[in-house]
Amino acid sequence: MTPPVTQPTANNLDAYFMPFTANRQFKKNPRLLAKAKGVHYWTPEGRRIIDGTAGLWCVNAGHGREEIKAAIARQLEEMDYAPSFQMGHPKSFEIAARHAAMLPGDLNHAFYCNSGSEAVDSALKIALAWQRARGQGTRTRLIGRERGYHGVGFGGISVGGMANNRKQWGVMLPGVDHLPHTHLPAKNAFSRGQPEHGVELADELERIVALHDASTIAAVIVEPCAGSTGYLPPPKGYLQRLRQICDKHGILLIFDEVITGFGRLGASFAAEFFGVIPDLMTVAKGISNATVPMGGVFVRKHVYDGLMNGPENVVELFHGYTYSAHPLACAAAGAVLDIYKDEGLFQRAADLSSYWEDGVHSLKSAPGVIDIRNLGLAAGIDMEGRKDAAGARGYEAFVKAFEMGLMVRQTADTLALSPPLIVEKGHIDEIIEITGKAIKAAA
Ligand code: PXG
Ligand code: PLP
Repeated sequence: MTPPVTQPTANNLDAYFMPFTANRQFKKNPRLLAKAKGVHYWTPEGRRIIDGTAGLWCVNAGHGREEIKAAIARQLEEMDYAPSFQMGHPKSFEIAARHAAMLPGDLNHAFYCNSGSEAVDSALKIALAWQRARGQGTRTRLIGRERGYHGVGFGGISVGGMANNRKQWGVMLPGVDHLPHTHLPAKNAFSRGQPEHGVELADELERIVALHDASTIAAVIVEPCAGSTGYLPPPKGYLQRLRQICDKHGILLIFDEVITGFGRLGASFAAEFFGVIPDLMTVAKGISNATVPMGGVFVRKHVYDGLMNGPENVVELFHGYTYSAHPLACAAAGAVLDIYKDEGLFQRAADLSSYWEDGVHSLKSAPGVIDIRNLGLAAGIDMEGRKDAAGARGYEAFVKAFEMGLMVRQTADTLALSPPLIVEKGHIDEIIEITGKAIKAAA
C-alpha cells in the first residue's frame, strides 16, 4: 500500500507562522476572532468579547466604521494603485496637507509607509541623512531608551530596549546607546497621570553625550509615553528636559507616537499634550484606524528644508516603499480624520480620562496588584509574578479575561488596557469589572 502523499497536520492551524505568539501553545488552544463592530469582537462561535485594547492600540474610532469602508471601496473602484516613486496621486498630497494642518508647531511635512516599524526605520534614516546634509556626517549614533519599543526592523530593535525583542539578533546596528527607562515603582507606584519623580533621568543624556561626544550623535528616539512595555507615562518635566538637552547639542529628537498619536492621550498627539515639539514624529495604527496598513514620519520644516538641497534633478532621500501613501491607505486615513473631527473623539478621550483613571485605580485592592499607571485612555497594571515563573500569571489573567469576554494585552505580568475612544462609561465599568475578576482568577 502506498503511503499518503502528505501527512495529516496536527490541526489546520499549522501552516501559519504566527507573529509574537507562542505558536505551539496557541494552536493547542486557539483564540480566534471572526467579526467586529463598535467596541466588540465576536469569536467564530458567536461569543461576544469587549475590546479593551482597540485591537493592538490601533482601532481608535471603533470597529466596522461605515464611512471608512465606503471611502476605501470608492478608492478601489477609482484607482487601485499608483507607483509611489517619481509619480504621485492626488490623495497622497491631500492627506499630507491635512496631517500637516493638525500637527503642532512647525511639524509640517509627511513621509508615508505601511507600519510603525517602517516609520521608525524611516525616521532614523531621515535623521542620519539630515545630519549628513548639513555637513555633520560624523553624527551617526542613535540613542534609544531601555524598555522602549520601536517595532521590529533592525533600526527599531537596535534603539529599542525590550531584551526579548533583541537577544535573538546579535549586534544589530552599531553605535547605539540607551537612556535608562523611567519606571520607578519604589517612588511612583500607583501614580495617577504623570509621575512626580524621575525628571533627572533625562540628564542621563548629558552623560551619554559626555561619553561619546555630541559630534557623534544624530538623534534620540523615545516614546513620549511608553506603550508596549506596560504603559509608562513620562515623569513630570522629563520630556521638556530631553528637548533642552537635544537642542543644546544639535541632536534631533524623535517622538515615536505610534500608540500615542491620533487621540490616545486625549489630544491629537503626545507632542501637543505635553507641549514638547520633536523634530520628527513616527505614527501608524490610529492613522488609518487599522483598516489599511499605514505609517508615517512627520518632520519639522527645518528637517525637510535641510534635505532639499543639491541639484533639483537628484533624489533627496534614497528611501521609500512600493506602498508609500498607498491610495487605499490615503482614502482610509482621510475618512478616519473626518470621524475623529466630526465626533470630537480626541476631546471625548480627554473627557473620559478621569472616569477611566478612577476605574483603573479601583483595581488597586485586587490580589497581588503592585502598580497601576494611567494617562489619557490607557493604563498598565502590574501584578506580582509567580516565583520562578515570570509572565505565567499575566498570561493566565489574559486568558481568563478572554474567557470572561474581555480582550486585554499582556506583557510578562503586566496587563495593558487601551479601549477604542468611542467607549461609553458602561463599557469602561465592564472592562474594569472583568479585569478585576481575571486578576483574581489568576492570583
Ligand atoms: N513604535 C511603537 C511605539 C509601537 O508601539 C511600533 C513602533 C511598531 O509598529 P508596527 O505597526 O510595525 O507593529 C509600535 C507597535 C502591544 C503592541 O501590545 C504594541 C505594538 C504592536 C503590537 C503589540 O504592546 N506597537
Ligand atoms: N525585495 C524585492 C526583491 C523587491 O523588488 C522590492 C521592491 O521592489 C522589495 C524587496 C521592497 O518591497 P517594498 O517596496 O514593498 O518594501
